[in-house]
Amino acid sequence: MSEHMKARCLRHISNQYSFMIDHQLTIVKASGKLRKGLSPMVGDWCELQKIGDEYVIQKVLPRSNQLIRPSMANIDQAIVVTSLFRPDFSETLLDRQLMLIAYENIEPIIIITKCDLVSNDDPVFEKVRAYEKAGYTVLKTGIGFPIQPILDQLKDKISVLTGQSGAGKSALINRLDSSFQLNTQETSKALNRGKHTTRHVELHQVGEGYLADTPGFSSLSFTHCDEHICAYLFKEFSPFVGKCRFRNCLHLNEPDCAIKEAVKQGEIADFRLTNYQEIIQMIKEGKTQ
Ligand SMILES: Nc1nc2c(ncn2[C@@H]2O[C@H](COP(=O)(O)OP(=O)(O)OP(=O)(O)O)[C@@H](O)[C@H]2O)c(=O)[nH]1
Ligand SMILES: [Mg+2]
Ligand SMILES: [Zn+2]
Repeated sequence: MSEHMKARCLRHISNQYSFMIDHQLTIVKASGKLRKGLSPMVGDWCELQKIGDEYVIQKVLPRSNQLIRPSMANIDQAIVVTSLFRPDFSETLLDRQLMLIAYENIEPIIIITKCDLVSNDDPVFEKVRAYEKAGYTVLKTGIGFPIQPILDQLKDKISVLTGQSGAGKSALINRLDSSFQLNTQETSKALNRGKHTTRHVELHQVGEGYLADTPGFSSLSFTHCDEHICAYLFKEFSPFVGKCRFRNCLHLNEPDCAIKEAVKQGEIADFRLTNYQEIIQMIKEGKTQ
């Protein structure tokens, strides 16, 4: 007798996949047949077969989207965790992450951490406001900040946290649910050693949603990206689709560019166009950063 069922992959460590089966996180092996094909990712819906006392993964079901770094599938939203201090706020890095997330058809959300360490009138908040104005959902947090707005944002969704090492991804999950005791590390140590405190990808139930903590990245690559797809992926660029003189305008040196005009009119922040152009340059040069 063998039993078939459908379940979502919640954890992946080296060769082991874990699924919630009868309310218990259970380790499941990949079948021999599967090993040659599509490898499961955290977030994947899989067909499992019970053979004796053990379950094996028979099939990975079609994905709605996937991210390579972190390796995850079927994501409803990606939360870019960006700290104001240690590591310092970097709009260059934030924009690269926003571009890569939008490229995979995933909704990006921005969470600004360590707001407790910076005074309310700090000029960094002007940059943060530029993202709100551009149309991104931006949530500010820090020690002592209310967690309810974040829990509301996670409700009924599969979310993934991404962001630089030390930005506070694990600390945030621990604050959202005190039953978690994920390892966090002094930023200075994390950055100096170039090591990540979090080493694997796992979906945790947080409030009424699922949230994955991930290891911070050390580099972001655009080698797989097509520059023409990137051309309107920044949220505030999208109203200008079809308004540049050239259909395939990359908003670099082309005449009658609606995006450059919008920057002149103050509708798009200068630094966003600059960061966008740098990304396009990186893609063109086939360079990784
Ligand atoms: N004051 C303050 N400290 C914070 C906040 N968020 C994180 N920290 C501290 O920043 C350090 C790094 O936080 P982590 O949660 O380990 O960072 P991470 O993003 O998970 O880092 P990796 O796992 O290496 O990718 C820890 O010492 C945290 O206690 C915050 O909002 N306020
Ligand atoms: Mg971590
Ligand atoms: Zn243009």
